[in-house]
Amino acid sequence: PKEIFLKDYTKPDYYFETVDLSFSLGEDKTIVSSKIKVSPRVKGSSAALVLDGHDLKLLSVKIEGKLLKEGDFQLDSRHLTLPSLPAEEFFVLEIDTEIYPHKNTSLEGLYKSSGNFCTQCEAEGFRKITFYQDRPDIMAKYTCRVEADKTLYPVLLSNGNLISQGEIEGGRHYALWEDPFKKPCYLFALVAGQLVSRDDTFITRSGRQVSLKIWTPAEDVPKTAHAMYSLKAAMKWDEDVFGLEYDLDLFNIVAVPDFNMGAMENKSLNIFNSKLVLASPETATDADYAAILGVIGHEYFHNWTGNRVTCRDWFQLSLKEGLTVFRDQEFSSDMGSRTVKRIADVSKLRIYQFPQDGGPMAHPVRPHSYIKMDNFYTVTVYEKGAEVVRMYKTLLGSQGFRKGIDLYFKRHDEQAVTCEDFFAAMRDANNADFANFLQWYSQAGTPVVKVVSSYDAEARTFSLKFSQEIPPTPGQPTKEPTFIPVVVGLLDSSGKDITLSSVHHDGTVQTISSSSTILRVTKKEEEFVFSDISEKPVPSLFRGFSAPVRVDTDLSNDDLFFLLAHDSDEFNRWEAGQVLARKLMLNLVSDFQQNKPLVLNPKFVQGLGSVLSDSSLDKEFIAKAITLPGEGEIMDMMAVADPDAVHAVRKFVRKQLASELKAELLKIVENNRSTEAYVFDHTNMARRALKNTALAYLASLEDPAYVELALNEYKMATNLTDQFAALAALAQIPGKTRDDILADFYNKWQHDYLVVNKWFLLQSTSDIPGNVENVKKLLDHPAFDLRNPNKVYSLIGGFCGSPVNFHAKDGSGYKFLGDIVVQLDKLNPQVASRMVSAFSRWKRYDETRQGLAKAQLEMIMSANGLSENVFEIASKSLA
Ligand code: BAL
Ligand code: ZN
Repeated sequence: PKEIFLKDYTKPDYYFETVDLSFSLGEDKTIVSSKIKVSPRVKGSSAALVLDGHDLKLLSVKIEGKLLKEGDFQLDSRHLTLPSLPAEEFFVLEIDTEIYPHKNTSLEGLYKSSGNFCTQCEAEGFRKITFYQDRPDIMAKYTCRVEADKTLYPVLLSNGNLISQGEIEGGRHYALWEDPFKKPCYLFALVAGQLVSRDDTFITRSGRQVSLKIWTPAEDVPKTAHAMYSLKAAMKWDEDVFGLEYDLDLFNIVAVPDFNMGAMENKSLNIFNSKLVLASPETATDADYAAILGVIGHEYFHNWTGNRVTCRDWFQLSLKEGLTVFRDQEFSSDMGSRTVKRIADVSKLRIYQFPQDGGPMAHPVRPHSYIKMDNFYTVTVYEKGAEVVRMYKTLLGSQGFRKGIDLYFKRHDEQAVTCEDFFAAMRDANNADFANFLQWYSQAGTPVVKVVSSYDAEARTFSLKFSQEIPPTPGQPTKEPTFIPVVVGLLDSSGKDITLSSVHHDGTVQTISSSSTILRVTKKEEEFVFSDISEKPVPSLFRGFSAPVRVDTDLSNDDLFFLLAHDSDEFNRWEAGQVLARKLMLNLVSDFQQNKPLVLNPKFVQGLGSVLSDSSLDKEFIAKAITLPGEGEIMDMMAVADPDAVHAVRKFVRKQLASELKAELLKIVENNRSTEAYVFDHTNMARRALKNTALAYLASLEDPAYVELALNEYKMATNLTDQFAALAALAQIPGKTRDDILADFYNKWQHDYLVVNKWFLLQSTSDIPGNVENVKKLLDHPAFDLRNPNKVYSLIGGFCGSPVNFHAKDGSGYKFLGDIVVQLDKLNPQVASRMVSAFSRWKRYDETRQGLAKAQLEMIMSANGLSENVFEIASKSLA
């Protein structure tokens, strides 16, 4: 396989001005005709035109109406090369190809899902539809004619506006679509099938009426109300916050059951994985409702950040994804609780991105190279990328950030640009000094920031000394310091913020006069000194998680308990509790490994107990604050990860907390029930989150009274959030009750594949001993299908995310995954490579586990016909 490098980027020799596509959809084959107006970048260019194409049957090629003969072009398994072209300003290229969507299990290009045709072209799927320069800097205006059997495919959709439609002989019909905006081919989309729409309208702030349609099979239409609400909320929010208005008169969303990703932002025809569209109180949880809101927002926001301004090349993916994730995070924050959303986003970063940044697949927010671009739709590009965008906002403030965004669109509308272009717009709009900020785009690895504080009572100064270190990552043994914005406040002994007056740094004095400030840490080591501080303060550092770094402070446990109780920055209250929990759990892991008795620090119980009973706090915040760091987070901090010890310790701490706080937890369950109809709003979600977190704690005691309580909650639940939470609590306790209730749930919901996926997930992630055997059995369950990505993510992905069983010391978990990856790779390389990633951190474990995991990776590498996707992850993991 060939590695592609950012440094090798060159402009295309030919641009495409217009593209007219025509699809004749059929059961056995589909004929795709394209007519492209081509213009050489340099007039009279003698360069060959190289078109990408994969799994296509070429029928004919014409230039300026003249049919090319064999010998006039070269064709290999990946390219069609046209060596001699007219020396004109423009010429017309026509290509006919034949494709087989019904055989396409890779779910990229044109394929069938539940009998309907749909497409997925990002990143490089368009080359599976027709020969094309499949790269994002080729932006053209498209028309698309779709023709199909009218009974089987009554709805025919593509990008842009519907120009005409009509009947054709033989029971067929057609629709002609025209997209007035230039776009790269990855935003092309087509859908044909038996679909019904929920319709609504949105009046833009300039008074244009936009028709909104969400398409699903007829029986699912009642489940699209929340998606429609989310879409309208997103459209309004983008106008209010960024001044960005929708630019066409029609916006379509289609939900399909078979989809590799969550959703796709194709211009005016978003295609969604149905799990991110369909919701009803009985079939979707609060988490699903929140995810739908966020992802509908995300895809809609791409209309500007991604579609109107797109990426020059795929290395720039974070230009649109980091920015759009940041935008959807802000949207969800404004629609719910900002602190809770921030906690959720930071947890996700810590649980998924930090390990990636420290492993064999570590790559910068803008990668330097790839073998298969699909492998770089990562938490680093998305979530760390969003943190990078957030740092601009932290540094510039909301208004400054908005000025930067405005300039970005003014400069680059309808262009394909780079991360530097975004940086330059932010800088130039604000005359800002961003020092070495660009390092965030080019260096992989999570910076570790050490902070040492000291108070001088006589001089009334408080000093913070920072040092930063970015660990080596593959291909980057040494790193330069980067620009780290540190938002800081200082608490006095009553827990109030001290009003800061000035800070000295590098021989300069900055006057402040506020309760928190931003320190610009740009060097390997530097010191900041606050003056006029009348007592020894407790510093609250990196408020709101102001930079995506690991922080190592000299704060004592007492300081952390103090911050947990008093910090005015709610995020940092949560953070203090997490730092305490991580420290405490790591110490207990060490005790466990030395066979010492485990004892839980009573101050920790007290600290969490006071959060639990603080009625001034948001309930969802309390739920987050009493949730312990995940097993992965603790393993991530160990020299040699020990899944058994971490699992035992987390379980012990949970049980101890539950036992010590059971009266309070029970009160919470009892006081937070509701028999009212389900409402999706922050107050109700927070109430349910707290109740269900408390219930899970109680159930962990495995006391028959609490098992009964959970059973009751299960039976009385009026929505899936409560019902599923009770089921999840019970599913952790092996025995007859567990078996009965899982069977009951399946019987109730077997007709709903999205709920059944949750049932799979619940069982695959279970930590009951020897769970691999249950999961293997479920592979043969009639509801399971290896060709459906959601099912794979639930059953296989879920299993790999459960450390104690995946990392079983007998290697059974690894063998299970190894066998599946080989099988899956033949069907769907993208999904297979996501699964194989579970092996990537094998070197973090003990020698026995290393040997077992390595053997599976080697077995995978030796498999016949391995895809580039899996090859890249497996080979980099072994390197
Ligand atoms: N562009 C791929 C799906 C998404 O991030 O929106
Ligand atoms: Zn996106």
